[in-house]
Amino acid sequence: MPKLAAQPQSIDFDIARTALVIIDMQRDFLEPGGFGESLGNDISLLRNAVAPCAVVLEAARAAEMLVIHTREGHLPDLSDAPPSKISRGQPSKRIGDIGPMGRILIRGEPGQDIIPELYPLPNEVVIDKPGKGAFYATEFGDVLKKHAIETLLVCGVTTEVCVHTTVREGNDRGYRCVVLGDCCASYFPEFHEAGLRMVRAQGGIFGWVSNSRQLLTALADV
Ligand code: C5J
Repeated sequence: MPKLAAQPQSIDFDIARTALVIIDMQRDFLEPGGFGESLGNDISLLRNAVAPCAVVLEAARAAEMLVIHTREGHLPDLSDAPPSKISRGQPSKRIGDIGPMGRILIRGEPGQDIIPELYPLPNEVVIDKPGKGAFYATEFGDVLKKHAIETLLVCGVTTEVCVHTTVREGNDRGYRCVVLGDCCASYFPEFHEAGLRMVRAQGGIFGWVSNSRQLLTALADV
């Protein structure tokens, strides 16, 4: 069984019971004119995670690991979007408004899709989620159970929002959640660092933190 170097301690994982989970690497968060930019964020900060994610995605595919992509987004009639989420803040465009990549954060629009660099293969699972966490109001938990998954290798954006929410949800459900730190990013570098520290503090209160290089090393030993 491969051993992944991680903090606060290394962790063994069974490839057949492990899923690579790539959270919300969507055009709406990473490209100009999307949801992330409408909130006033510097979207260039999220690009740091793209190359490491591409490397681990390729390695997971080669190892025949289960790969799951998530996309935050809402139904076109906004029936799954709480008014409190739509009306919050002072964005230049709100969820459902029309932008250069179609309606902001709406399922089926170009902006809601995954960036080309990490585009899912036809056999990979794509979970559309209305919330920040991948478990809430989705089939994610059922997919994990169907594949007898025990360990989640978690990548994506943003570290302190959707990655953290998913890891907290997963941890409470008994999954061993390993955050691959360099495969995650935030519009706030200090939140990214603090988010990783929170996961691994107190003996790994929510899980483990590792990185793309350490995962590649672990998979090379198989
Ligand atoms: C946010 C996410 N930040 N994917 N979504 O609204 O982290």
